[in-house]
Amino acid sequence: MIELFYHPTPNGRKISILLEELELKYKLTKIDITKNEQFSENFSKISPLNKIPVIIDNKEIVFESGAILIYLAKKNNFRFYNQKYEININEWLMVQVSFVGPMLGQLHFFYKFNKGKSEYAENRFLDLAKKIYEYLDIQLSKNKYLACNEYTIADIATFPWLCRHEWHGIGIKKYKNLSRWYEEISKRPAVIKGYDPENLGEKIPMVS
Ligand SMILES: N[C@@H](CCC(=O)N[C@@H](CS)C(=O)NCC(=O)O)C(=O)O
Repeated sequence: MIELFYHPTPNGRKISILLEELELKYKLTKIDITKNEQFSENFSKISPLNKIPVIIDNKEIVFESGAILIYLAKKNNFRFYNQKYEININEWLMVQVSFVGPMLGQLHFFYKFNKGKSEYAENRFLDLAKKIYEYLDIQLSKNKYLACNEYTIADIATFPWLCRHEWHGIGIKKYKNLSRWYEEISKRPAVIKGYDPENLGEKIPMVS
């Protein structure tokens, strides 16, 4: 059985959502990053950068969320990773791991959790977040989903970051294509389950 080392953050949720979509059985092992458990000796052995998520599948250890999504999709007959659209899926997956996640992550640190510490950083990451909303909205005016007209691991990677839209205060509703995509994905039963795999009662924030 697959073991997922997890904390309820966007990066953790990408993997629990894909595992639910693939209807795979998995064991959830919580690594509480608010208690620095990611730096424990045991976890360091499987996570060289001391970050969640990580999976162990039999003896195979995979870290980095993008690599985990590709590994799981490939192992399951390329579900959500249709090879016809491989280049587009890889592009939008890389956009998420290199840009959407890191920039929104910094916005959370400066704008949500440390307001007033650096006006420059707050403005910089808020401007970048608005750009991200715009870029995604434009892309979603061309296709139903980010990479193509099929729901793929690029959507699964990006969606949990947009679930923090209330923290950004930008107003996702204004972005018609982005909010259409968000609402549709948030209704998927596997996404609802994978958003809260610990059954803590956490709900996906609605469009506002
Ligand atoms: N590039 C990594 C980022 C993973 C990441 O930043 N994980 C965060 C939680 S969302 C973490 O473990 N942070 C703990 C730390 O940095 O000490 C991925 O996509 O998997």
